[in-house]
Amino acid sequence: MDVQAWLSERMPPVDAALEAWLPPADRPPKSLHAAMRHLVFPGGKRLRPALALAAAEAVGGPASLALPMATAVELVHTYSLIHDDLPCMDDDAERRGRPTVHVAFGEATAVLAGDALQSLAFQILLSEAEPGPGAAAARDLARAIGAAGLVGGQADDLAPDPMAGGAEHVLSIHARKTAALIQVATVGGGRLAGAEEARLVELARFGHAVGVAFQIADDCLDADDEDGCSLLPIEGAEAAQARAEALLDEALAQLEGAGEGAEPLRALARFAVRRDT
Ligand code: GRG
Repeated sequence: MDVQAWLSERMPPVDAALEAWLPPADRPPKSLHAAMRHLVFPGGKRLRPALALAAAEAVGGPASLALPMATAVELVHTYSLIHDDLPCMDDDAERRGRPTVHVAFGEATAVLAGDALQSLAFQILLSEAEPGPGAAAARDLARAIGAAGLVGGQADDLAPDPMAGGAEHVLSIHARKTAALIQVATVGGGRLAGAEEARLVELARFGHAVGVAFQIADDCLDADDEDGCSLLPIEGAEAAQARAEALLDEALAQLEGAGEGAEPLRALARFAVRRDT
């Protein structure tokens, strides 16, 4: 499967939707709007939107039905990165080779830009998706990014010595900080494409396993970072990599009955964990 060809065909509407929904940078309040756009364009890998589109195809729908989920999840991802970079959190001056949002626009604007991106994500889901699945996807997204998900995971990550709780605690942080958003992208993509409950359960297990494995892969890439909350100091790089591969197998097993339409989703899972195509 040529995942790059699939991405070049499917992803341009995501960028077009992001462009259309984000307020223009020359509309007041200009610095807020420019700050909201700063990390969206140019973006990163757009992994979460790609997973949402691929999940829609995996359950037999057109990828276009998952576009509101794809757009919403990328805005939430961007908000989480902006806040993560703030001096009170990870205190990073650069992301993707460019100044972080608080460096470029100031701390207050960065906080507000993150807040505004989050609420725009819900506005998009509730405006564009069909009323039934759209509301359910918005509910799932709200849960995934709140105290039980992204925010709670970050709180535990920032607590003193998160690795003292051992591998189980680190895996729980990975599950909430990283996998919850990946899981909600795949479940939401499937939901908007009309998947039945049993397929949504499989997509949820798939998203969880890929999300945790993705974070372990990220820890392996950042093995020199002494500040991070990572499995590597606890169980070593080799065991962590083996765990990521086992999670990938677990994820792919969820798609066993899904047929050819799930091929892009399988390819994205392999890419997320192995970072090759
Ligand atoms: C909860 C508001 C709030 C704050 C931020 C969890 C969190 C808290 C922020 C996420 C930051 C982070 C480092 C999460 C780990 C997940 C991860 C590996 C993110 C990087 O994702 P990529 O590689 O990024 O998909 P690109 O640059 O490709 O978009």
